[in-house]
Amino acid sequence: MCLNSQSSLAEDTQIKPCDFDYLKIIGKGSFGKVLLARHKETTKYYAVKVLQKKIILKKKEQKHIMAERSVLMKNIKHPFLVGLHYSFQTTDKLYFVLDYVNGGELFYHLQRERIFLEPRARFYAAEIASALGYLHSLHIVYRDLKPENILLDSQGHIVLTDFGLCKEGLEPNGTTTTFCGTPEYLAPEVLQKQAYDRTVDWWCLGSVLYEMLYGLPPFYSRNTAEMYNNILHKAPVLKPNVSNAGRDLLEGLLQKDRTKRLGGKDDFLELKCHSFFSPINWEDLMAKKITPPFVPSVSGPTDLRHFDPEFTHLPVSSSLCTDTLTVTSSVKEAAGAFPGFSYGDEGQILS
Ligand code: ISQ
Repeated sequence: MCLNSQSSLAEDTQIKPCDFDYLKIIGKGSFGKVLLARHKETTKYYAVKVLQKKIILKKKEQKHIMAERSVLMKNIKHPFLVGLHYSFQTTDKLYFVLDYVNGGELFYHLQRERIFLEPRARFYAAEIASALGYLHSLHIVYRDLKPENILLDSQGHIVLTDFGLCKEGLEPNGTTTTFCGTPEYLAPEVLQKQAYDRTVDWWCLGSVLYEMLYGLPPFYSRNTAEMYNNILHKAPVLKPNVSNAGRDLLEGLLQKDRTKRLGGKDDFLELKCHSFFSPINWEDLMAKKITPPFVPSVSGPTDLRHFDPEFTHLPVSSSLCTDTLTVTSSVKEAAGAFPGFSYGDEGQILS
């Protein structure tokens, strides 16, 4: 029994913060943190993302967060997308209970090895592409494909996280103009605040693949202004140490004119048919029947060696379960701002 759970919106039988032991911080962003948590009753491990309502409201990101929840709830199930088990809220926080994966960020491994050989880069690019194609089929644009959102599970398969910036409700040829994304991988149309559509995801995939094969993002410069200029006006440098098929794919994905970009017409189908992916059996890929080219060494679920010690060494806040809440006016304002947020496994709605 948890006395100070703040879970005014959850009954005892419903999932609540105190149902979990919070073991370690495994990630931190501007809105809150991601923790490794163990469900007390089942002893199952989860990644619990905790966001502060106050901060979300201050940054006027409420729509994004609600989009994240509804994106995660759209019964999205795909082998290479992180799964949502529950979401619930207290007066001041939002909780997402997600699959926990501990193979580390893809780019943590890339930094250690500088570049990946083509078969390995192909495997990751194919798993990422199939996840993006699946989201597009649901009219969801991922938009924010960036290194820290691409994880490996303990077997070495891709898991994409963070749907916070997904734009929902785009029809196949719909466009949107919200500015979002990470500088290195920004598509020209996003950088210029022009309309964009699902083809931004193929640009980002091109950027990820480029970095895996060449060791640096395309258009990279230490000077951000110069990098922006490169993104908008320079052709990507495609040195011949990458195969013709690989360079042709990169050229197609990093096409500045989104109407000419690979994937612009038939989306994922166009990538699937590209010669770079001819060694890939897509049915086997989806069934996780392709043996991953690299298996992260982990001893078990609590092995945190692939997480940044900058996070894992931080003390876990006791307020996640036990703090009494000081109700300030900003907390009051935040309390009612996320109606219908709570959600439970097996599709049952809890609030
Ligand atoms: C799942 N496992 C580890 C880290 C994570 C970070 C963000 C979202 C989900 C995660």
